[in-house]
Amino acid sequence: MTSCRVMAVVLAGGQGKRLLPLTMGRAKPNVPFGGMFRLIDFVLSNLTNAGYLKIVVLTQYQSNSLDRYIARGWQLSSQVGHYIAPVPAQQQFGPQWFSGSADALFQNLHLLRDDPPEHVLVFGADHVYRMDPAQMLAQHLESGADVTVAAIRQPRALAHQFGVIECAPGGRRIARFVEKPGDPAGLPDSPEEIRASMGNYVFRTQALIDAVEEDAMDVSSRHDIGADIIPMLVREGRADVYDFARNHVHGVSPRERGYWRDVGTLDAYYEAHMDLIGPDPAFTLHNAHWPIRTFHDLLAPVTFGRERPGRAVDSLLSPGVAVAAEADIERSVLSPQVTLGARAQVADSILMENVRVGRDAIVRRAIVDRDAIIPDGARIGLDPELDRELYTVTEKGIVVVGSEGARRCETRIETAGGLPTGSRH
Ligand code: ADQ
Repeated sequence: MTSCRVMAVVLAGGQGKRLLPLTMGRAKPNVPFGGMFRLIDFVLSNLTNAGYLKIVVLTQYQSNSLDRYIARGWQLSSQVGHYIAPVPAQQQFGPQWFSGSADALFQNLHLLRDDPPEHVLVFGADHVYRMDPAQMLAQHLESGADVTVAAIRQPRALAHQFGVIECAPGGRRIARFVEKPGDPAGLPDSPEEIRASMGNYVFRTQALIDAVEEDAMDVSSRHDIGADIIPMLVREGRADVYDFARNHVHGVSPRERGYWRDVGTLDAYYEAHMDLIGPDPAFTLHNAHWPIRTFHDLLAPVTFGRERPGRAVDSLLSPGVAVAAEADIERSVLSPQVTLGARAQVADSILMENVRVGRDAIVRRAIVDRDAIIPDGARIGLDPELDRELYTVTEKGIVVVGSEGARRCETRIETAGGLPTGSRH
């Protein structure tokens, strides 16, 4: 690792409106992922695995549970404790919260001044990936840029979700950066792709301070890093791109190399879960060389019964899951304490913590939020019209059942003549 003084700032205040209803009661970085994890675990694991232990996490929207998680989990961990500090928005300069990510930095500049680092890693908290940030910092130090922006190729059709980077051919200097353009040109060697910013930056500290201070004075600014700060540094000719495809993390399978997902929409969130499944998954949660850490209370093992035991295929089952007789799980991700009643069938689905699926219930192509109770005999993901009436259904037809949602289903079953017969789980 390089020996210069470095501090990391993790931006964790995003609201994640496009992930509703999953972000109804939690910040986007606090959304569960992969059964056992939360989105913020990925960036914090990447930073701490690389040895960056001085980290501040800027929180804002629904910050309480996120702050608590960081304090109880990441701060108390013997390996990384004491260094990671959540910093909730404090309305430092008047009665308003941060207006954008650049404003969040502006309101926290004192953190950089107290014990000034030479460089600041500013990373988003909403992505699923493995990355060694030290390799990006090494390029940044070598080039002497004011800011280095991590980038990855993405389909041109998704350009409206990203900051789009243009470079001079063969070079690293960013010639143009446009935040979320409508219809940008594709890459010269691949017209249906663009080079997207990953929302991870390394700044020379003084350049960052100067830029956010100048931005704070600009009344026409949105005070957003992607929309305002990076374009400002690009205009000054001091911004470079870092190609994530060159980042190498030990122990990553050939298929996983270059894996990065922005799980900003429900469909992207669902698909990233399906990437965890199968004999050669696109992304593996387990990697002893570069672990993704998370924190939980102690949990009991998974339990299957002895007689007519249930079955689980191509699935991830977290501790505390209980599977009753003849219940069937396929291509699904189950969080801790999920229980399946007798003969319940769950396929191609994500069930969050403490979800209870009643006996004979069927759940297909669904995301079920924590604590939801799916009543005996319920049908989810089988009748698109009914699903639309009761739940959120995504563009790609994934049914999203919020914590409260299953009650509506119960009313429907009762109205339709009661629950199927059979023994209770
Ligand atoms: P978006 O993700 O749309 O695009 P934004 O909503 O600002 O940008 O979120 C970026 C990060 O900052 C997230 O981790 C979010 O949680 C956090 N955040 C947002 N507002 C915040 C606030 N007020 N306080 C603290 N944290 C805040 C960004 C870039 C694009 C890039 C994509 C990649 O702007 O250029 O392509 O990320 O996903």
